[in-house]
Amino acid sequence: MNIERNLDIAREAYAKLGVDVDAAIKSVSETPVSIHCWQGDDVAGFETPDGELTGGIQSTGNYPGKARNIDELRADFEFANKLIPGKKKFSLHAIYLDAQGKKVARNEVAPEHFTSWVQWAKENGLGLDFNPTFFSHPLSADGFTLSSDDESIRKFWVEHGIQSRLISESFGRELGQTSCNNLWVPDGFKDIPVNRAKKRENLAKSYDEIFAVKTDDNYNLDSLESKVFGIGAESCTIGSHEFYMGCAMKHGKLLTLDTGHYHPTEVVSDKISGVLTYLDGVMLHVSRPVRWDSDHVVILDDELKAITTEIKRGGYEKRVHIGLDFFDGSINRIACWAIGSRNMQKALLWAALEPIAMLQKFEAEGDFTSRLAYLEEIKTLPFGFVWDAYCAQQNVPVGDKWIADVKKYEADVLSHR
Ligand code: RNT
Ligand code: ZN
Repeated sequence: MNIERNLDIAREAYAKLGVDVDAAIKSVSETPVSIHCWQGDDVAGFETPDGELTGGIQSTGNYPGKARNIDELRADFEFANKLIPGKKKFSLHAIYLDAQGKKVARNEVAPEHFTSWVQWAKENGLGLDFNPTFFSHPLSADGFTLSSDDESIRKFWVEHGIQSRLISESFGRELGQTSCNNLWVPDGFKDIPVNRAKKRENLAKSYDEIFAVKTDDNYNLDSLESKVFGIGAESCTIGSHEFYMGCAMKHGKLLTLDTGHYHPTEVVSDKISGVLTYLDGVMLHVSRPVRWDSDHVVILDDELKAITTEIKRGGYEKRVHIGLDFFDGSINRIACWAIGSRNMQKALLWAALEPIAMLQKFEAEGDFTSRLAYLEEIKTLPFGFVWDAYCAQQNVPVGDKWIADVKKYEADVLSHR
């Protein structure tokens, strides 16, 4: 394949619409994408030997070869990392701590339990993000954590929330780049509650307490993730969208928009500009819901492109923190990382190649005919040539070559687990 010749063809085609292909590639290569650790082991973590996943989320499938410990997870991600272009962060959950064989209570997790991760991130040129784990724990078993009526349980989780912020802040300081600390709690009712207010008051009080501790915004940014329902919490989610909009406003926090956390006809692409009218920033959890919050591997669908084009069109690049959140245990997990992350990169490139100035001019002039006509015309431009060139420039496999690489890793490494 003649990548340079193809790139020239693309340069010419896009230039006709006023788009600079090389500038587009450069901007995508500088946009950080946070890849989640939990795709590597079906959200099991290393806290207990056979971490059972609770909290109304589910990783289905039993494909062989999943990472069983910290070394395997790191090795697997190091392999996946070589298949994915762009600037990357790695998003850790509290249950992925490196406790060196010791049992550490959730309310006592501290930066010291993540020093080996920081070291690893430095060695691999990665940023880090953090997530407290308010699930898969005996004290979350009745379905309530930060909203619990039981003061001792609520306090326990408040302490975990505070510790998570300190861990995230330490990541930022150590790596010299802001770490996002994403707070999501599974709290909700399976059946029709008669006192929603009490639980929401408890949750609000918990955040007052968690955020009373100050962290440095240069190193830690907290983000609040809402949800519509979870398995076993079908009737009421305490941390709903409305709850967290208010909570984020009150505390000056980011809001996490997870693409699987809304009613099926609602789209995150439309929410970004709405939320950013009032909040400083959002975090994205890019996922793929299929009929429910199923967390399928991200594909290059219309909504993914709508999200990335919204970021560009609104000029929100600095205010939107992009993170991935999917977990499929039914196919090769390293391929999941590669497919989902490469698609995120493709969508970013797609957005960077959009002739925004031209399209927005049509709209401003009321020429909606040209707006629609060009939105369709650009779909058949030689986008793939630019994508190939971007991969080549980033020293990651061009085209389908990565698939053979993963198959080989599966035969050499994963199949022996
Ligand atoms: C659950 C939320 C949450 C989790 C991760 C593992 O519905 O999306 O972000 O997926 O924390
Ligand atoms: Zn999420």
